[in-house]
Amino acid sequence: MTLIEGVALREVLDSRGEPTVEAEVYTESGAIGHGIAPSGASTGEHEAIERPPAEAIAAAREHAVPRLVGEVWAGDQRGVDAALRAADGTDNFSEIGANSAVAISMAAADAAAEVLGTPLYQHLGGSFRGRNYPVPLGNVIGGGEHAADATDIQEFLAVPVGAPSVSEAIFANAEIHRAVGDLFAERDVPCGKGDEGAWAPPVSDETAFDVAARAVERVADAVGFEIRLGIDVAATELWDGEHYVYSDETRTPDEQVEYMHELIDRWDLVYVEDPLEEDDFDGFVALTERAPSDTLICGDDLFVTNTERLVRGIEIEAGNSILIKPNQIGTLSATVDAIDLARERGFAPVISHRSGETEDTTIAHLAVAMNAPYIKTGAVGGERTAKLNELIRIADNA
Ligand code: 2PG
Ligand code: MG
Repeated sequence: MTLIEGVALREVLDSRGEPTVEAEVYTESGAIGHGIAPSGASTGEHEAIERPPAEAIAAAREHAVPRLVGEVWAGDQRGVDAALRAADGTDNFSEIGANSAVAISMAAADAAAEVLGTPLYQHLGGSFRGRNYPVPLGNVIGGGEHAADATDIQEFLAVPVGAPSVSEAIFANAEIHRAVGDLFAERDVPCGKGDEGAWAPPVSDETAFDVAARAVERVADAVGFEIRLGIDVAATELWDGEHYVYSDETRTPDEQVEYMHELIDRWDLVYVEDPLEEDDFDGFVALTERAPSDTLICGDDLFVTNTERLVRGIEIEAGNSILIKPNQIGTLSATVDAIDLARERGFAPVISHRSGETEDTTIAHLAVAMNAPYIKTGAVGGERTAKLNELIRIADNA
């Protein structure tokens, strides 16, 4: 393996037109790796800290780059990530910024894969992983923090659980997205799109469920495999400290659990993310106890890809699934630790994009490398199809 010879950091655009951090890692052997930090809108309180990109870049140049250049082997991912941690010196990357950290961490992995002459998924997963492909959760209708004047629930997701291949699953989600657009057009509902490319109509959650279910049924009939529905409630964004505040109603925590239960039942939901606010471990326990065993109750803001929070959740059975976002924790090593812990303890890891994304495809490789059962990375839109098309390419070349 070869030493890291240089690290370049710069601001580039994300899908919202905001600046974000891109890292390039150069090795002595002449390889170049890239990584670009994504950015959330419905961010959790307990996530690693994203600093303004210019500040994160300046801090990483001062503290992290000298610990990497000429010091760490490009393929020693644990070494790279330990150097980032040591350079930062805090427990939440508030010094160099989780955005600089994750961009460098991903760029180092990419450079190492180039040195080895292997695809990134194979470098990350080794020869014995990467034989299964994740089921893509396709965001087809959305609101919350991702679109103004749209649904209260942040994401309505198509879940093609019965698809024979990842590419058929990806195309089915795109078809459902199109069918949803057609159904709203038939009803004369004006529809813009939210941050992740999902339709963002000014309708109630009830109407959104109805339209999503019809679109799923239409496409499932056409393709001939099972497709179900999921949601990301992003309930922290509805929580005012005492109640969940919807456009038409206010719910206590107990009523919220009851409401989630009704939705699972009524729409046969296979996936429910963040049904309760980010610190309500007990609410997650109450919902998980009563939910059907094949429904994933997934913690995003609850766990923030953090093994300490995940251990707490696993011990009391708060959910049965964890959303995995590398930028919530700042390094690929810590991300893999969360995935491995989830796996060992029977929690399903769901690899995820952020609402602010770029052409970076690392998460597609990570999902394949880790044999993750699910990936959430949108249904349409260039920064989403970057990952989806990469999955199709990986499967086709394998
Ligand atoms: C989520 C994500 C991605 P954001 O809540 O799961 O869909 O949104 O990146 O805005 O946190
Ligand atoms: Mg979420």
